[in-house]
This record gives sequence, structure tokens and C-alpha cells, in this order.
Amino acid sequence: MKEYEIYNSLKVPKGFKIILRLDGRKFHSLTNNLNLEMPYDEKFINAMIDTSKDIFNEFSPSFIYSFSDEINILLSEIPFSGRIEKLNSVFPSLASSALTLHLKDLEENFTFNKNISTIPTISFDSRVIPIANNGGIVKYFKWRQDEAWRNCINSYGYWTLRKDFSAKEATMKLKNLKSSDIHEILFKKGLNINNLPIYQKRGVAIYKTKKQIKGLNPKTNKEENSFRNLLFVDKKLPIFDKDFFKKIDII
Ligand SMILES: Nc1nc2c(ncn2[C@@H]2O[C@H](COP(=O)(O)OP(=O)(O)OP(=O)(O)O)[C@@H](O)[C@H]2O)c(=O)[nH]1
Ligand SMILES: [Mg+2]
Repeated sequence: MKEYEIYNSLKVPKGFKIILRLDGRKFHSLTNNLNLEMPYDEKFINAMIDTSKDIFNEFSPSFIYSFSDEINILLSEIPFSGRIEKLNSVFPSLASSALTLHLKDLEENFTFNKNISTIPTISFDSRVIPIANNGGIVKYFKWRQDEAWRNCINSYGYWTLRKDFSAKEATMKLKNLKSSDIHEILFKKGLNINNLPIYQKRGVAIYKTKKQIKGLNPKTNKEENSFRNLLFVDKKLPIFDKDFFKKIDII
């Protein structure tokens, strides 16, 4: 029967790094059901960060970038011998169970919608993106960060318009507006989008940083400097460019 497993041998091309992009399935309903704060809910964002940390601790990727309901994972060393079926099943299932547990921890902080009384089932989809070179890494993450920014403007625009219009009307109005028009509307309503927290505008990254630690060397009995790799959650990201990825030793 083994010959029926026809996708078994599908693998990442040799010599490539990959990015896995996980995206929450039907998270619009999930966030509605949990009555999350609109458009950004710190509890939910922290649960997504904790989920990303779990992925980091399990698979040691080089870099994770998250905003809204997506988690982008850069893998330089590819597990499961690069088998696509494994990558596209193990990572999203790990993310689903981790996020469920982190949201469960916060359960008492949610005011559930009428139909539910507990955290609903959670799933993520997953895709594998082969990356040929360092330029590809910068280009990819810049593309996702631009999306985070678009998402930020649109969601603030939507929730501001919703104060005066129905969901349908607000969506229609947004469709015809340029981002400069949305800025203008928000500004008139007293919201300067430039003053929003950086993590809302640019997303959050998780990566290792080298930290200098002073400690006593028991052999020499002298104080010495050593370096330790620590997991760092970056909520104050710059706009992604080559220099940023060089500085954090990704490229
Ligand atoms: N209120 C709130 N909603 C959020 C937050 N982060 C993500 N979301 C929701 O997550 C959705 C993510 O967008 P999509 O991935 O396009 O929508 P989806 O419902 O997950 O649809 P599929 O991915 O196609 O299954 C947004 O539309 C928001 O409704 C948050 O911090 N607060
Ligand atoms: Mg989604």
C-alpha cells in the first residue's frame, strides 16, 4: 500500500532555506466569538507570541515574524528531511494546540459570544515557500510587513467607520478609499496612526540575540565575560531592510 502515498517523496529543493507561513483558519469568527478588542487585542497578540515561542523552542528556526493571525517561520535547517507533507502538517498542528492552550490560560479574561462558553476549536493552514538567497529573505519579510501596515490602516479605518455606518457600508466605503484618505478620516476622528504602538503597525518578530553575561569562572576563579543566546521578542521593529537582517545575523 505504500505506493499509494504518492506525495510522500515531495521535498524542499536542495540548497534552499524555507519560510513556512501559517494562517489562522476563520479567525475572523474566532475573534468575534471571543469578543476580542477591535482592531488589536493585546491578550490575543501575546497568545500568538507565546505560540511562536513554542515553535521556536521545538524547531529552532532562524526567525519568526507574526502579525494578525499569521506566523512566518524562517528555517535554515529544515526538519523532516524537507518533506512537505510533514512540514505542512506538524507545524500548523503544533501552532493550533499551542494557541489553544495559551488562550485557555486566559479563558477567564474573555467574554464569550452567546453560542459558546469555551475556547472553540482552532486550526491553521500552512504553506512552504522556498527561498533561494538572502535577498529573497529580505524581500519576503518586507512584503509581509507591508501587509501588516495595510492591515493596520484598514482595520482602524473599518472600526472608525463602523461608528457611523453598518458593516456593509463601512466595507464598501473602505474599498474606494486610498490609504491617505483613511489617514485623513482617522486624523479627523482624533487618531494619529503614526502614534500607534509599533507592534500594531509593523508586527512582532522573535529571534535569538547574543547577550553578554559576566560570571565567575570556577576554574580560574576570575570574573569573565561570556555570551549567551537568548530568545528575544521584538515589539519595536524597524521597517525591514537588508541592514536589519544583517544586524541580527540572519543574512
Ligand atoms: N479583534 C481582533 N481581531 C483580530 C486580531 N488579530 C487578528 N484578528 C482577526 O483575524 C482575521 C485574520 O484575517 P484573515 O486570515 O483574512 O481571515 P480569516 O477569518 O482567518 O479567514 P481564512 O484565513 O481565510 O480562514 C482578521 O480579519 C481579524 O478579524 C486582533 O488582535 N483583534
Ligand atoms: Mg486567517
